[in-house]
Amino acid sequence: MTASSDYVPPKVWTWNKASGGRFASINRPIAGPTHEKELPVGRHPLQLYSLGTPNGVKVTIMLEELLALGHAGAEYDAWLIRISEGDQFSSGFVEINPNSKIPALLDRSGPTPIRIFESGAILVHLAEKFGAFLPQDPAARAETLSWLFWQMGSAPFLGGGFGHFYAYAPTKIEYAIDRYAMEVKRQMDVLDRRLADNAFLAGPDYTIADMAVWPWYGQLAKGLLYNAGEFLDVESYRNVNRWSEALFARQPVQRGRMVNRVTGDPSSQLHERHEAGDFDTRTQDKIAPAT
Ligand SMILES: N[C@@H](CCC(=O)N[C@@H](CS)C(=O)NCC(=O)O)C(=O)O
Repeated sequence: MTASSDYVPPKVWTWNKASGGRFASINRPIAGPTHEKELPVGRHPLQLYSLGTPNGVKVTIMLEELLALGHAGAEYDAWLIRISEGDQFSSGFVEINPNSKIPALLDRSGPTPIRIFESGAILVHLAEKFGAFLPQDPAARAETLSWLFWQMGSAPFLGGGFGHFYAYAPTKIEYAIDRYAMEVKRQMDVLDRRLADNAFLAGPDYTIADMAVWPWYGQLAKGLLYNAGEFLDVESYRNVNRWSEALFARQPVQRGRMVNRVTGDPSSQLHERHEAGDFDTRTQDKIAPAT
C-alpha cells in the first residue's frame, strides 16, 4: 500500500480490493445481494437479525428491558448474522435492510409484516409499540429523540473513524488517529457535561437514548472498545463512568449484551436467543464442546 503522504488520488477512483484493513473482505462499493438465501423465521412476532456489536446490542437491551417490564409481546427470536462471513448480503437480509447492516427487525405481529432497519428506527418503533422508554411529554420526548439522533450522527466518528484507524487499519496514520481521537474526546466531554446534572441523558428517566448511547460510549468509558481506555483517558469522564456503571448493573442490559455475541468469554455468548431460558441453557460454554 502507498504511504498516505505519497498518495495522489487518480482522476477516477476504482475499487482496489487489496486495500487491506480488518474488514476489507466485506467492504465493497456496491449495494444489493451477493447470494440467494431466505432468512429463518421463529415462532415469536418479533424476528431480529443481528450481531452483538454496539449497534446490535441497543436493540437486544431494549427487548430485554421491555420483557423485564412485563411486556410479553416483546418476546423475540434473535438470529445471528455473521457480518464477517457476508450474511448481511443474502437476498433475505437485503429484503429487510437494503443497506445490508445489522440490526434489522421484522415485526410480524400485524396482518402484514413490517420491516425496520437502522437501530434508532427500531428503538422508536418498539418504544411506540409498547408505550415505554420514550416519554410522551413533548419536552422530554424531544430531549430523548435529540440524544438518540446525537448517537446516530456521532458514533460513526467513534467506530468508523477512531476505531477503524486506531485498531483496524493496516497502518497507523497519525493524522487520522489524531483527528478522530480529538473528536471522540470532545463527544465524551459532551456526554460528561450532560450527565453531570442528569441521571440519564434525557433527564431523570431512563430512555431509548441511554440504550442507544451506552453500547458505544458507556462501553468505551469502561475500556471495552478498541483497547483504547488508556489512550483516550476514559476514566477522566467521571459522570459518563457513573452512568455507565448504573446501566451495567441492570439485568436486561447484561442480558442484551449477551445476545448474538460471538466474542469474549463463552459464558457471555448467546449466539441465538429464542426464549428467556436460553440465557441459562444455551450460552456457548454450555452448548460448545470443551476444548
Ligand atoms: N446506522 C446503523 C449502523 C449499522 C452498522 O454499521 N452495522 C454494522 C455492524 S456494527 C454492520 O452491519 N456492518 C456490516 C457491513 O458494513 O457490511 C444503525 O445504527 O443501525
